[in-house]
Amino acid sequence: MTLTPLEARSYYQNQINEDPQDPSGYLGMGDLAFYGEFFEDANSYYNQAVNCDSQNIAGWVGLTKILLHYDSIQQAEECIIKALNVDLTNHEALILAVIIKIRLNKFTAGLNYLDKMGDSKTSPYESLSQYLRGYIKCLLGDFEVGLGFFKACMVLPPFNDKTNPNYQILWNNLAVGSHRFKMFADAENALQTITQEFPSCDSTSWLNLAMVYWAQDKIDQSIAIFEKVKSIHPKLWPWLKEMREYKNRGAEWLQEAMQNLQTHSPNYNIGLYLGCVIPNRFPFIEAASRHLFNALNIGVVDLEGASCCPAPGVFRSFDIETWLTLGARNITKSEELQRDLITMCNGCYGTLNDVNHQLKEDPEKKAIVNEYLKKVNREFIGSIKVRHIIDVLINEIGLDAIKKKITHPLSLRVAVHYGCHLLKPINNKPWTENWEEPTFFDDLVEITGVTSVPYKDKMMCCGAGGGVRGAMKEVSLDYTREKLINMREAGIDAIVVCCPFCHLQFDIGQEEVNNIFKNEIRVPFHIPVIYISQLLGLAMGLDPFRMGLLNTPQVKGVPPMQAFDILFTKYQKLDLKNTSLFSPKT
Ligand code: 9S8
Ligand code: 9S8
Ligand code: COM
Repeated sequence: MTLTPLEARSYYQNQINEDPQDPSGYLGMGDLAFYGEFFEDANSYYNQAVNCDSQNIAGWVGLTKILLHYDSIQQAEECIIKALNVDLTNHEALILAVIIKIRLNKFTAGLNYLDKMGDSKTSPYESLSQYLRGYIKCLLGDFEVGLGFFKACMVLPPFNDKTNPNYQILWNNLAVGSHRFKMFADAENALQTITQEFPSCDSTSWLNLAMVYWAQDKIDQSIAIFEKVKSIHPKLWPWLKEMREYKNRGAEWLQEAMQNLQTHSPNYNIGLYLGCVIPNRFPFIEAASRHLFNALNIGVVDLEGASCCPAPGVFRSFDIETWLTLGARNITKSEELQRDLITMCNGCYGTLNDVNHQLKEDPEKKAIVNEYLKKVNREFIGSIKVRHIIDVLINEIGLDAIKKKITHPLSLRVAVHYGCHLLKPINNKPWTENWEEPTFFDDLVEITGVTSVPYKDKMMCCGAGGGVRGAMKEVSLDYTREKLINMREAGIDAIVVCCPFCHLQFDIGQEEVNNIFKNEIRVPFHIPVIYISQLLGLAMGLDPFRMGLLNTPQVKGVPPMQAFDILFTKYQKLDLKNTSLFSPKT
């Protein structure tokens, strides 16, 4: 017997009138209101149901769904726990619990709930459970397994129904996972399917398709996609002009852009110290930082003829006088310019900042060093400051001023890595922080809109420093392996660093870890590493080419080893309303 909604209403109302202590009438009314999207009414009916009987699982489930609808995740979690206390095997409640755990970024806890579903082949929640498993696996970097679950969903409702928005969402996410797993052909196929079948689909699918083309060196096709969809999603890709310039003129165009950067500014002027790793291994960190300085109205002049700082973890351990002297020589280059010296490397900061302080504070040391420097017609005066880029950004420009320039906020989950020499030793540093649990770098990172995700042993060394990478590569990579595992456990899209040596260890190091520790890690790592200037620049609307985030894919086998383009590709959220969770039960 089927009832019209009106008949159902009077039926349940009768039930309530007959026995106001029986929850079933309230539940029926609640469901009717809920599926009619009268959420406040539904809320009060479900509340009455659980008031009659605190063990009424359907009432708690109903309340949870309403709270989810209103994005009150914490309260939703409280309700679903009450439901699961009644019955820990209820599929609907378990699925809701998983969705809540995902929203709270507790991915492993989500998987645990899924495990409790047992054999669910005949359950109406089977497809959702497969989908959520795949989604969490992909977020945790286990693409191979994740994609398997996604594929299993394809034949199940609602994912097999082309009129249901979750059909497109599944195919898009399948493509993003494939892209991240470097299975470009699969990704391209999936995205072609959706964009051809649904030209007005979610803009992320178009962007993802353009990025998959780009990753495969199909630059013309990539540009063609951006052009084609400009009319559908005008804000999809603001850098079409740059993309064409890059395609036509490549390096020459970028060089021209570099030449036009300001050297003098009325605000703040610096002497740029590059160190060894940036110019030799990561020129894009230099490029991104120069463009960032320019956008922040900082005047930059190079320290011509500067040498290795020399590296603190290496030279300082062997001979202090040599270390002081070489460091002092570099500082005199900036003193000549009457500008503070800026470094984009923790190690260089460790050396130059410490040398500067020691010589300023100790006239005897200064005299010894100047004795040596005389031989090359130089003298350390002690007239400038040595500053790390993070120090300049936070204490010179200021978070508020930078925040005002953020025009393209990013929604990514990132693992922030401070690195040792930024913090230790703690004397002579500008941070006024809890040294064991600092937050200043996270605060800077988060003004771009990304979330800095906590992870285990965050303050641990990347493994590279102190000459360890040079002397005992495998030992250094064992540290990196452990850090990478902890980061991945937290479900991240990228790693953010402020030191090129850490950058190297995480970027090139991932390939090395994937080889050396194949068995221990099981799932290989493909996490992009992004330097703070690149992240800020992108969020400030500077084009990704200037930030070195979209290199031509033709250049292979040189850093960055972990492709950045996936930073632009996005998973879409499940459309709950069009699933068995939020549609009326038959
Ligand atoms: S320089 Fe020569 S090895 Fe290095 S990058 Fe930074 S630490 Fe100073
Ligand atoms: S962590 Fe330990 S020593 Fe250091 S800062 Fe840069 S590399 Fe990585
Ligand atoms: C690391 C520098 S950034 S060093 O290897 O510790 O000197």
